[in-house]
Amino acid sequence: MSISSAVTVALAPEVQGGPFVHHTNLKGLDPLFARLRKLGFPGVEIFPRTPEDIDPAFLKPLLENHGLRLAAVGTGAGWVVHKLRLSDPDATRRACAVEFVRALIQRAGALGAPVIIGSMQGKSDPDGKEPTMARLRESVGILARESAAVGQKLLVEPLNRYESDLLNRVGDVCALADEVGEKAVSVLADLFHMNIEETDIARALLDCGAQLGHVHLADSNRLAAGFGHTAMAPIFAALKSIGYSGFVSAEVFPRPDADAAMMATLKTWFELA
Ligand code: LER
Ligand code: MN
Repeated sequence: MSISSAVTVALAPEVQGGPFVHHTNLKGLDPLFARLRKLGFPGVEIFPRTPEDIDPAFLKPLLENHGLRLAAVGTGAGWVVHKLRLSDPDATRRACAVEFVRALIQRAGALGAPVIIGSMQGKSDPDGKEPTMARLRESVGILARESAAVGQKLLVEPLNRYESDLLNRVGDVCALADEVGEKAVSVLADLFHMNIEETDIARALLDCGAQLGHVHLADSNRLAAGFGHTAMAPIFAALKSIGYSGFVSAEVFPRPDADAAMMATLKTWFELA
């Protein structure tokens, strides 16, 4: 099994200007998927605005018609649009956050894809980091069991210090997985965040090993691979050495434009994967 390539597409107008290669609406997916397939991408990662955006009855035939796989589904709109956090001290709000992700797990699961917990993790609340982490562990446990029930991993993403103080490094998610005790909990390694937080990106991936479930491919400046100063060769060597066979999905700003970001992503994948 080899490493697959994907690009991100956001369906939430609120994240226009964010690090997604494409921004469109449900109607725009058909022509976009046709273009991705023509260029040679095997997969696509979707960032929906609501769980209803991931409608298997609509997306399954669309993905199949274009020969694309759904690489993963982001849940960040839960925070950005709806202000929901899995570590919220308010039990009712926290239950809404869990329900938002649970609905996405069901819908993504029907399409053979895992969901991502990134900004939905939240950050330390006024009662301190440990109580916040305890609430996050409980929510992650519930969602890991939901993911396992649909045969999927739960991708948990360390974020850089400017976005959260809870899970910053790959090792933090490995520790969380051990504490939660659910095998479905996997690491999403975003190379942009890792460039800020890790001592050695390749070493962190080697240490992560089989716990790695997904990769966000981005250069040091969050442009497509090749537009910054991250050394990609040792990173891909590490991925191959741990037998990684998932997606490297470009979660980057579409600069200078989406086409250039896609071409650079494909070039890196062809040359190094
Ligand atoms: C989401 O995948 C991510 O990387 C975060 O930076 C979003 O806030
Ligand atoms: Mn990411």
